[in-house]
Order: sequence, then structure tokens, then C-alpha cells
Amino acid sequence: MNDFSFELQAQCPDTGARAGVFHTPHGIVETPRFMPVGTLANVKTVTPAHLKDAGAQMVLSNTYHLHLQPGEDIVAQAGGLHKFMAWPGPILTDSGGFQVFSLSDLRSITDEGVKFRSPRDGRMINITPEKSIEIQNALGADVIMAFDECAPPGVGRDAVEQAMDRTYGWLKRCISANQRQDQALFGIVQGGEYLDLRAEAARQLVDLDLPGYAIGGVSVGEAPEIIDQVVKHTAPLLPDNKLRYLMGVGSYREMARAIGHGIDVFDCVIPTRLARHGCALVDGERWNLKNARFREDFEMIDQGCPCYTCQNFSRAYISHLLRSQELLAYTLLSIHNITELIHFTQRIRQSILNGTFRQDFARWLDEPIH
Ligand code: PRF
Ligand code: ZN
Repeated sequence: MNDFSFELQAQCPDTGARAGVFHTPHGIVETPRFMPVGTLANVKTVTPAHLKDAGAQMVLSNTYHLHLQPGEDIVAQAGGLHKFMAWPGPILTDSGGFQVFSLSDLRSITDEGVKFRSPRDGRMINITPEKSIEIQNALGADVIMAFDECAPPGVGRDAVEQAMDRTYGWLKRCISANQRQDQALFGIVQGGEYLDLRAEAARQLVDLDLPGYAIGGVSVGEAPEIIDQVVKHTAPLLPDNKLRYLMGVGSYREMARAIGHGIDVFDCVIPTRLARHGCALVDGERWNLKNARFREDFEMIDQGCPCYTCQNFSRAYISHLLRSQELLAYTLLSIHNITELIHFTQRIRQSILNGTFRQDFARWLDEPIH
């Protein structure tokens, strides 16, 4: 049996924040920690060496995208996702449910699964819970996610409850379908903005004694205070001795507050997406380096940042690359932005270990959410 234990190292005396170590067959994840997203078996524009330097420990990839291209058989033939993408550390694959809902038209959802037309070549594709697990077993990530239905915001309580019940039924099918003991199957708490539904979903999942738990269905367009409320009420219902993952969240404030409620890991496309828009994350702000004020600014992006970009290149240089549409701009900005978010969570981790999280991060924890 493989070890996917979550070892608690310290708990904040003033909040629910915790520091810990999650064990996987491909190494450890020191938490709290941000996980970069490598949708198509690569984190856009950066190499595994850059990711390692940025402090990445676990990276994410996507079942839905890899099923469409290149197909899980090719990845399996390569020896699995770790070898295929040359990332030797821990990997997590998302199950595809959420991506199908947000990216494909012409989908139909039934208790059986999801049918949709491939946006690549128009063929009809059927993903069931069993199929999602079969694909994820072939890809071979350390952590695999249950196939879930994430109701969009504003659909009303009945629709959210139906999605939650379906997600629970699908989870049990995912557990039966899972063929590999060296992959940890995590359940996903749904239930929208309804705290009683969240509590019921959490209870159902905890009863199944899974190796880890995620909170899904947040950051899907609802107000930020709702995200905070849902996380605040749901995270403490999950077992203390299991990893807790908040899906699709990666802003400074949302991560700091969620950590205060007891969340351990996050993923978000924001650092690489902002890079493609020419933006650098600097201490909670977004700077657009195409802005005229950076043309003759020969400082590094951020003096205090240890990343390769900030050790070597000026704002003026990156501004020039962006204006010339040189691809290196996106690599340099992605390296900085990923480092920035991972280091933000690492600083939080250190302050939890020091017992000073509440004071050190008051700026993020106390500011009203609007
Ligand atoms: N479910 C899955 N992946 C996700 C989400 C979800 O609800 C979200 C919502 N924030 C992001 N990624 N499977
Ligand atoms: Zn930097």
C-alpha cells in the first residue's frame, strides 16, 4: 500500500491554518502550497527545470485535454505522465468533469455521464465516471480526482442539490472503477453556496474515508464573500489528517483566507494566463509591462524575488520583448508569476510554523472582501 499520508506539522493558534507534509510516491508536498497548472502535460511556456526552481512540488494536469490530445494511450506508452512530461515530482490530474462543463458546447449530462462533441474534431465523446478513472489510471498521476458535476452559480438550490447527489453517485462508481493502489483518489465536495448541502456532501465523503478531499464548485463566478463563507464552513468538516485542496483558486486574498480556514493546496491558471497578457504579479498587484512607464525602467520586476527572471532581466527588457511579441516574454513572466504565488504560500507556511500567521498576514485576512 502506498503512503499518501498527510503529516500535520503546526497549527495556527488564532485561525484554522495548518502547515504539513503530504507524501506521494513521487515525493513530498510541503503545505500550504500553490500548484501550477499544466493542462496539456506542460505548464505553458516553462520547462520542468524552471518549475523546480520556482519551488513547485506538485503540478496539475487535465484528463479531459489529454484524452482529446494526444490520448491517454500515447502517454501510457511513454511510461506515464511523469516520464512523458519529464516532471519527476508529484502530479495531480483533474477528472475532466469541470473542464467539459466549462469548455464544450453541445454537452448533455445524465446520471450515466457526460456526452459532448469534441471541439478538436467534432466526434462525439462520452465520459463516464468509469471512463475518467480509466483515463487517469492510464495517465498515472499520483493524485486522481473523482468525476464530479459542478453546478454553475445562480441555477438555484434544486439544481445544485441534484448535481451534488449525482457527484456522490459518481464518486462511488469512481472508487469501484479505480484499478491502481499507487494513485490516491480524492473526492470533491460540491453543494454550491448552500452551507447545509456542503455539510451533507462533506459528511457523505468523509464516511467513505478517502485519502484526500477537495472543495469544488467555488470561484465559478459567484461573489468573493460566498467563496469565503463556503470554505469557512466546509474545510473544518474534513478530516484533520487528510490533505484539503481548494480547486481553481489562486488569488492572494482568497488563498490567504482559505488557508486561515484550513485549506492546504490550490491550483489556478492565473500566473501563466496573466503572463500571456503581459502582466506581472507583484505583492498582490498586477503590472502590465506593456505600459509606457516600463520602457525605460531598468529595475528588475521585483527586487526581493529570487526567480530567474528577477535575477537577470529588467522591466525594460521584458517590455521590449512584449512589444515585439517575442515568445521569451511569456516564459520570463510565467517564471516570475509562478514563483511569486508559490513563494506567497511558502511565506504563509513559514509563518504558520513560526506561530505568527495571524499577525503576518493581517493585510489579507482583515481587509473587507469586495
Ligand atoms: N471540479 C473539478 N475541477 C475543478 C472545479 C470543480 O468544481 C473547479 C471549481 N473551482 C475548478 N476545477 N473537477
Ligand atoms: Zn521574479
